[in-house]
Amino acid sequence: MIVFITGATSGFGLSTAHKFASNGYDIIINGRRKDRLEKTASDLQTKYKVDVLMLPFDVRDQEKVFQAIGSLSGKWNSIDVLVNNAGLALGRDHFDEANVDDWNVMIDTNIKGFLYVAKAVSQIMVKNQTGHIINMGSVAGKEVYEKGNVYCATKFAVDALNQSMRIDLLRHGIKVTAINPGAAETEFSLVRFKGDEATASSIYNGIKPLSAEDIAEVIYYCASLPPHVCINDLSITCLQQASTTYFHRKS
Ligand code: NDP
Ligand code: 8X3
Repeated sequence: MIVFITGATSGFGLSTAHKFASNGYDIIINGRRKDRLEKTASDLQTKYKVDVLMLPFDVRDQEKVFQAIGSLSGKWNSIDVLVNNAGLALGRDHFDEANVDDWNVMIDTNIKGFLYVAKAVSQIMVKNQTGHIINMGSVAGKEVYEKGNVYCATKFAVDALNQSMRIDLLRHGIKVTAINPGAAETEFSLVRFKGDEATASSIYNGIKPLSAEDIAEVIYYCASLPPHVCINDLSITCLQQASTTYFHRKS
């Protein structure tokens, strides 16, 4: 069995690679940071004795995405599971004060890059008449919050595309699932706040947030159900989060 994980250099993607490898899957890992992909490939091969293929590309690069996935050969050309996870938030600002360059990067990555990868991999799955696409959404794709504007919009788009893909790919026997996490401590906030560690860590003040491993467990669970069972959509928060804005923080 083969799983292809985008954004596997950190956070959910990295933990998901370990989870699937520990269950005997061969792994295709993607991300832009090649040094991290090389370390992860070596770790997975040594620890779990699985085969690992690195596909270091930027999901925003349409030509590269289709070229890299379209030229997969041998066993790598039969992907069983896609974890369509690469993504980011940049900035947390009121609409009128937000940076348009940040908006462009989020839209290009979380919607357009997400689409390129799903489209390229779905062509393999259609050929094989089987497969499972697991899309990384967010609670921010279910409920907007102050200063969330464009990041929320990109995750609302993931929610809509997840539903559309399930309808359109059903006739090919392809499962489509969205995972919608709440606050999880990965590199997400550090990226969002552009390296400002104090602001990034303040997001998790007084709560025990989700971990990358928690989400990897859920993703693997969805992928390991019987062939006739498809989880359409799951929202997951830590115990101290009830909505995008309601947290029960303890000092
Ligand atoms: P991390 O920052 O830890 O990981 C993000 C991953 O995405 C990295 O591997 C990064 O790799 C990759 N990535 C970002 N941009 C690109 C790109 N243009 N091309 C290829 N890879 C890219 O954050 P998370 O693990 O938390 O985030 C993963 C997903 O989960 C995102 O879609 C995020 O929106 C979503 N999410 C996160 C939540 C959270 O609270 N943490 C909650 C809900 C959803 P590299 O930089 O090497 O390219
Ligand atoms: C990440 C969760 O609430 O910070 O998607 O937007 S949130």
